Amino acid sequence: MKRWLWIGAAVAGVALVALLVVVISGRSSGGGGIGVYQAWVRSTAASQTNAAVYATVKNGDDRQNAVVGAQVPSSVAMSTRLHQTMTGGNDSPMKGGGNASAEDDMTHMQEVRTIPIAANATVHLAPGGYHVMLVDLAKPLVKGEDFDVTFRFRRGGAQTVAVTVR
Ligand SMILES: [Cu+2]
Repeated sequence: MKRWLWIGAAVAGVALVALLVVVISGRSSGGGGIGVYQAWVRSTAASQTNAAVYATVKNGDDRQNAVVGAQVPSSVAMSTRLHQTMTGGNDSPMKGGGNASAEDDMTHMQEVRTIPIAANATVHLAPGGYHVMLVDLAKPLVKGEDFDVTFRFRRGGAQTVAVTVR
């Protein structure tokens, strides 16, 4: 009998932990099972007016979601845009966009209304793909510093995470 009591207590304990994990993860993701991780941006030179924020966005839901916008404090940049870097194109007005590098000869950026994230999928905002463009930087981004960015989602509200300057 005593043994069954222990098993019962263990099962109840596991159930309680599982419940707590669900509650806590629900809170930290702002509901909807969306999570933003490892947000970063390259440090900028004084002459640079724009910068691209990258991050990993995980959708743990059975429904598709999308990033519909992002915000940073005005002490960081005047505004933001959702961008996608396209390879092999040309004639883009965004070409060079303050992010001068050798890559600019072969790539250009295009504004997108949303960044779709399929059900139970992970989207990497990364160099050569999607990013949040910071437009009109208030001051250069210094390596080692960080600032907040708030991602807004079609489902699941908003989530604020720290962006590390690399
Ligand atoms: Cu861009």
